[in-house]
Amino acid sequence: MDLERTLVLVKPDGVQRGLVGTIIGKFEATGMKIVGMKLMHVSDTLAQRHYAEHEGKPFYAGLVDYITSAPVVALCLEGPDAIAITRKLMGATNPSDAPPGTIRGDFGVEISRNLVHGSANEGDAAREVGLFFSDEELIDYPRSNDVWIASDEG
Ligand code: 3AN
Repeated sequence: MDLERTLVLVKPDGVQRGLVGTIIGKFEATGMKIVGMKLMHVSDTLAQRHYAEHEGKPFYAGLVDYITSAPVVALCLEGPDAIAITRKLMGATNPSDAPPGTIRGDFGVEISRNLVHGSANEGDAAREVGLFFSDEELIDYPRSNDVWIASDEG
Protein backbone atom coordinates (compact mmCIF):
# COMPACT_ATOMS: atom_id res chain seq x y z
CA MET A 1 0.00 0.00 0.00
CA ASP A 2 1.34 3.44 -0.90
CA LEU A 3 2.20 5.85 1.85
CA GLU A 4 0.49 9.08 0.81
CA ARG A 5 0.32 12.65 2.04
CA THR A 6 -2.80 14.74 1.60
CA LEU A 7 -3.97 18.27 2.37
CA VAL A 8 -6.96 18.70 4.67
CA LEU A 9 -8.57 22.05 5.48
CA VAL A 10 -11.04 22.58 8.29
CA LYS A 11 -12.85 25.39 6.49
CA PRO A 12 -14.00 28.66 8.11
CA ASP A 13 -17.42 27.25 9.08
CA GLY A 14 -15.74 24.34 10.89
CA VAL A 15 -13.51 26.72 12.85
CA GLN A 16 -16.34 29.18 13.62
CA ARG A 17 -18.65 26.41 14.77
CA GLY A 18 -16.11 24.95 17.19
CA LEU A 19 -15.76 21.70 15.26
CA VAL A 20 -11.96 21.73 14.80
CA GLY A 21 -11.28 19.12 17.49
CA THR A 22 -14.17 16.90 16.41
CA ILE A 23 -13.14 16.96 12.75
CA ILE A 24 -9.42 16.47 13.33
CA GLY A 25 -10.24 13.76 15.88
CA LYS A 26 -12.01 11.69 13.22
CA PHE A 27 -8.98 11.80 10.95
CA GLU A 28 -6.56 11.19 13.82
CA ALA A 29 -8.53 8.21 15.11
CA THR A 30 -7.97 6.29 11.86
CA GLY A 31 -4.24 6.17 12.59
CA MET A 32 -3.25 8.68 9.92
CA LYS A 33 -0.29 10.75 11.10
CA ILE A 34 -0.43 14.55 11.37
CA VAL A 35 2.79 15.75 9.72
CA GLY A 36 1.76 19.41 9.37
CA MET A 37 -0.84 21.59 11.10
CA LYS A 38 -1.56 25.30 11.42
CA LEU A 39 -4.31 27.90 11.92
CA MET A 40 -4.09 30.41 9.11
CA HIS A 41 -5.93 33.00 7.10
CA VAL A 42 -6.12 32.05 3.41
CA SER A 43 -5.17 35.02 1.20
CA ASP A 44 -7.00 35.79 -2.05
CA THR A 45 -3.90 34.70 -3.98
CA LEU A 46 -3.66 31.38 -2.19
CA ALA A 47 -7.40 30.76 -2.60
CA GLN A 48 -7.18 31.47 -6.34
CA ARG A 49 -4.29 29.05 -6.71
CA HIS A 50 -5.94 26.38 -4.60
CA TYR A 51 -9.24 26.59 -6.51
CA ALA A 52 -7.72 27.28 -9.97
CA GLU A 53 -9.59 24.31 -11.49
CA HIS A 54 -12.94 25.93 -10.57
CA GLU A 55 -12.20 29.33 -12.12
CA GLY A 56 -15.04 30.35 -14.43
CA LYS A 57 -17.64 28.19 -12.68
CA PRO A 58 -20.71 29.97 -11.25
CA PHE A 59 -19.77 29.15 -7.66
CA TYR A 60 -16.08 30.21 -7.99
CA ALA A 61 -16.39 33.75 -6.53
CA GLY A 62 -18.43 32.44 -3.58
CA LEU A 63 -15.89 29.69 -3.01
CA VAL A 64 -12.99 32.16 -2.81
CA ASP A 65 -15.01 34.51 -0.55
CA TYR A 66 -15.90 31.62 1.75
CA ILE A 67 -12.39 30.17 2.18
CA THR A 68 -10.89 33.65 2.78
CA SER A 69 -13.66 34.83 5.13
CA ALA A 70 -12.14 33.60 8.42
CA PRO A 71 -9.28 31.37 9.57
CA VAL A 72 -8.94 27.74 8.50
CA VAL A 73 -6.93 24.91 10.03
CA ALA A 74 -4.62 23.34 7.46
CA LEU A 75 -3.33 19.81 8.00
CA CYS A 76 -1.04 17.51 6.12
CA LEU A 77 -1.97 13.90 6.91
CA GLU A 78 0.17 10.89 6.08
CA GLY A 79 -0.65 7.22 5.87
CA PRO A 80 -1.35 4.30 3.55
CA ASP A 81 -4.16 5.41 1.19
CA ALA A 82 -4.45 8.70 3.09
CA ILE A 83 -6.17 10.46 0.15
CA ALA A 84 -9.03 7.97 -0.22
CA ILE A 85 -9.44 7.43 3.53
CA THR A 86 -9.68 11.18 4.11
CA ARG A 87 -12.31 11.59 1.38
CA LYS A 88 -14.32 8.64 2.71
CA LEU A 89 -14.49 10.32 6.14
CA MET A 90 -15.46 13.68 4.58
CA GLY A 91 -18.44 12.29 2.64
CA ALA A 92 -19.86 13.62 -0.64
CA THR A 93 -19.21 17.26 -1.64
CA ASN A 94 -22.86 18.11 -0.99
CA PRO A 95 -23.71 17.36 2.66
CA SER A 96 -27.24 16.39 1.63
CA ASP A 97 -25.71 13.44 -0.28
CA ALA A 98 -23.21 12.55 2.45
CA PRO A 99 -24.16 9.57 4.62
CA PRO A 100 -24.42 9.69 8.40
CA GLY A 101 -21.10 9.03 10.06
CA THR A 102 -19.22 11.25 7.60
CA ILE A 103 -18.14 14.75 8.57
CA ARG A 104 -20.32 16.48 5.97
CA GLY A 105 -23.23 14.11 6.59
CA ASP A 106 -23.19 14.64 10.33
CA PHE A 107 -22.40 18.35 10.53
CA GLY A 108 -23.41 20.00 7.24
CA VAL A 109 -26.59 20.90 5.40
CA GLU A 110 -25.47 22.62 2.17
CA ILE A 111 -22.68 22.49 -0.40
CA SER A 112 -21.39 26.03 0.12
CA ARG A 113 -20.75 25.32 3.83
CA ASN A 114 -19.30 21.84 3.66
CA LEU A 115 -16.79 22.18 6.50
CA VAL A 116 -13.79 20.38 5.15
CA HIS A 117 -11.47 19.98 2.16
CA GLY A 118 -9.38 16.97 1.26
CA SER A 119 -7.17 16.59 -1.82
CA ALA A 120 -8.88 14.62 -4.61
CA ASN A 121 -5.92 12.65 -6.01
CA GLU A 122 -2.14 12.27 -5.80
CA GLY A 123 -1.41 15.13 -8.20
CA ASP A 124 -3.71 17.54 -6.35
CA ALA A 125 -2.32 16.40 -2.99
CA ALA A 126 1.29 17.15 -3.97
CA ARG A 127 0.31 20.54 -5.42
CA GLU A 128 -1.94 21.53 -2.49
CA VAL A 129 0.46 20.41 0.27
CA GLY A 130 3.11 22.52 -1.48
CA LEU A 131 0.78 25.53 -1.60
CA PHE A 132 -0.08 25.43 2.09
CA PHE A 133 3.14 24.15 3.72
CA SER A 134 6.84 24.87 3.37
CA ASP A 135 9.22 21.90 3.66
CA GLU A 136 10.25 23.04 7.18
CA GLU A 137 6.62 22.93 8.33
CA LEU A 138 6.27 19.23 7.47
CA ILE A 139 7.68 17.03 10.20
CA ASP A 140 8.82 13.47 9.66
CA TYR A 141 8.72 11.54 12.94
CA PRO A 142 8.17 7.96 14.08
CA ARG A 143 5.37 6.94 16.44
CA SER A 144 5.80 4.06 18.83
CA ASN A 145 2.48 2.53 17.74
CA ASP A 146 2.96 2.80 13.95
CA VAL A 147 3.40 -0.98 13.74
CA TRP A 148 -0.11 -1.43 15.23
CA ILE A 149 -1.67 0.87 12.63
CA ALA A 150 -0.12 -0.51 9.42
CA SER A 151 2.08 -3.54 8.96
CA ASP A 152 4.96 -3.60 6.51
CA GLU A 153 3.19 -6.36 4.60
CA GLY A 154 0.69 -3.91 3.03
P1 3AN B 1 -14.61 18.26 -2.95
O1 3AN B 1 -14.32 19.35 -1.96
O2 3AN B 1 -15.62 17.28 -2.41
O3 3AN B 1 -13.39 17.63 -3.54
P2 3AN B 1 -14.83 19.73 -5.45
O4 3AN B 1 -13.34 19.72 -5.55
O5 3AN B 1 -15.63 19.29 -6.61
O6 3AN B 1 -15.36 18.96 -4.17
O7 3AN B 1 -15.24 21.22 -5.16
C1 3AN B 1 -14.45 22.04 -4.37
C2 3AN B 1 -15.35 22.88 -3.52
O8 3AN B 1 -16.14 23.68 -4.36
C3 3AN B 1 -16.33 22.07 -2.68
N1 3AN B 1 -15.74 21.67 -1.43
C4 3AN B 1 -17.46 23.01 -2.50
O9 3AN B 1 -17.22 23.85 -1.39
C5 3AN B 1 -17.43 23.85 -3.77
N2 3AN B 1 -18.41 23.42 -4.75
C6 3AN B 1 -18.30 22.41 -5.63
N3 3AN B 1 -19.40 22.32 -6.39
C7 3AN B 1 -20.21 23.32 -5.96
C8 3AN B 1 -21.50 23.77 -6.36
N4 3AN B 1 -22.19 23.17 -7.32
N5 3AN B 1 -22.03 24.84 -5.69
C9 3AN B 1 -21.35 25.45 -4.70
N6 3AN B 1 -20.12 25.08 -4.29
C10 3AN B 1 -19.56 24.03 -4.92
